[in-house]
Amino acid sequence: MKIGLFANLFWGALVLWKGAEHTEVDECRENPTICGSNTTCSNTAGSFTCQCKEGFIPSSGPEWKLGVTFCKRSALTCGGNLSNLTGTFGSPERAERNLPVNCSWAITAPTGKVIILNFTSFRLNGWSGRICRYYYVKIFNGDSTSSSAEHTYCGRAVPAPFVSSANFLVVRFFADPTFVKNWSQYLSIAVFSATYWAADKPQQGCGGNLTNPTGALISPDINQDGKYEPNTTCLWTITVPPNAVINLTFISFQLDGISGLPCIFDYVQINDSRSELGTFCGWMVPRPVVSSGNVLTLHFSADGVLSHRGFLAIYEAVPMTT
Ligand SMILES: *[C@@H]1O[C@H](CO)[C@@H](O)[C@H](O)[C@H]1NC(C)=O
Ligand SMILES: *[C@@H]1O[C@H](CO)[C@@H](O)[C@H](O)[C@H]1NC(C)=O
Ligand SMILES: *[C@@H]1O[C@H](CO)[C@@H](O)[C@H](O)[C@H]1NC(C)=O
Ligand SMILES: *[C@@H]1O[C@H](CO)[C@@H](O)[C@H](O)[C@H]1NC(C)=O
Ligand SMILES: *[C@@H]1O[C@H](CO)[C@@H](O)[C@H](O)[C@H]1NC(C)=O
Ligand SMILES: *[C@@H]1O[C@H](CO)[C@@H](O)[C@H](O)[C@H]1NC(C)=O
Ligand SMILES: *[C@@H]1O[C@H](CO)[C@@H](O)[C@H](O)[C@H]1NC(C)=O
Ligand SMILES: *[C@@H]1O[C@H](CO)[C@@H](O)[C@H](O)[C@H]1NC(C)=O
Ligand SMILES: *[C@@H]1O[C@H](CO)[C@@H](O)[C@H](O)[C@H]1NC(C)=O
Ligand SMILES: *[C@@H]1O[C@H](CO)[C@@H](O)[C@H](O)[C@H]1NC(C)=O
Ligand SMILES: [Ca+2]
Repeated sequence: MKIGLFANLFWGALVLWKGAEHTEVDECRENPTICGSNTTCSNTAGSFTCQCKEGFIPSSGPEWKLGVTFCKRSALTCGGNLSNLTGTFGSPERAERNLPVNCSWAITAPTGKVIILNFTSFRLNGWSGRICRYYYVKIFNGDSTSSSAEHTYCGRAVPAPFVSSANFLVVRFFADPTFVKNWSQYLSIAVFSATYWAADKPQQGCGGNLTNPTGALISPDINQDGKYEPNTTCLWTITVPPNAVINLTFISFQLDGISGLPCIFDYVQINDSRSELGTFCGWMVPRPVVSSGNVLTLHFSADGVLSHRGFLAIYEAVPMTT
């Protein structure tokens, strides 16, 4: 009977195969390509194992089909530990064709301080506020990537400055060029850079008297919608020791109005004990302002109409130069 014959043949093959399994064979030598490319084959008693070579990791998922048998190139790792009080970091300037980039920076500030992160450039393929799958910057608001508070950014909108809760932050940059068709465009769609500072936690609220030698000021956003509250005026007075002056640096600045023109809507006015040092509005970040003496005031005024992201500034007492 035909079916019987086939069944017998199949059974015979199975017995043969079973028997072969018990005779020791060096599969790696018999069939050098048995494991696929970029793997190391190890012979074992009755079998063999495949492992990815150094620089390769096991392939999984449909996105890794391109030219890959068992192992894919592991991502290019970069980043580092940043512990200076201020610093700059960002996406690597070079990338390797078809090789994902996975950088992590661990930033540590002195105990009691927070870290202010200012994105200075940002252009990552993807849509801000949507799924950031192949390109993203992630901020872990804690000392490790297991920190629960995590923020993911992609797209073309420069993210708002980020202020950590404690004295550490981990920032990860990931870019997967697998689907990049035009390689010369890749480096222009995987770009970010950021500057950070260790600072005292910005005082929340509207105005106040600041007497620490360093600190931060932030426009009030009581309902936390990312914009300052309309119809608001606040006055901060910074006082440092008598032989010091105050250097106030704006990290971000977005106020209703047009930079360089008279500020008829919202504004920030900075004075020292002698005179006015500047009145600012619009979206251009003002240059650092240095007081002539040990007192500086910052007056913030917002009308009832348009409100924007507002301002974040840090200051430090610097020795008076005579
Ligand atoms: C394996 O490695 C070689 C040399 O590093 C490379 O040319 C080849 O493309 C790699 N194969 C895969 C599947 O990544
Ligand atoms: C960063 O610090 C961690 C923990 O202290 C350490 O394991 C890691 O090797 C450091 N990385 C670099 C690039 O120095
Ligand atoms: C920290 O600052 C020192 C001195 O200013 C500099 O030499 C060093 O490269 C900086 N380290 C980092 C990680 O930026
Ligand atoms: C990036 O590298 C970290 C380890 O440094 C790893 O835990 C993470 O899974 C990697 N991310 C991706 C998307 O490969
Ligand atoms: C790739 O992108 C570059 C830069 O945008 C452009 O000049 C070039 O024409 C593109 N090549 C192709 C094949 O589309
Ligand atoms: C700041 O100090 C001045 C004078 O010392 C005082 O009048 C004012 O009420 C203080 N403001 C706050 C918010 O404490
Ligand atoms: C003020 O701070 C800015 C930014 O940190 C710095 O570039 C500038 O040199 C400082 N100016 C003085 C007088 O300390
Ligand atoms: C913060 O980043 C913005 C761009 O997003 C830039 O205009 C501003 O100058 C930066 N602030 C500082 C102090 O570097
Ligand atoms: C700042 O100085 C200007 C010009 O002297 C003055 O009109 C203004 O009232 C001062 N602002 C504050 C908050 O003292
Ligand atoms: C701002 O104040 C004005 C006058 O009191 C009021 O008419 C307006 O509704 C207020 N605007 C907002 C957004 O609260
Ligand atoms: Ca608000």
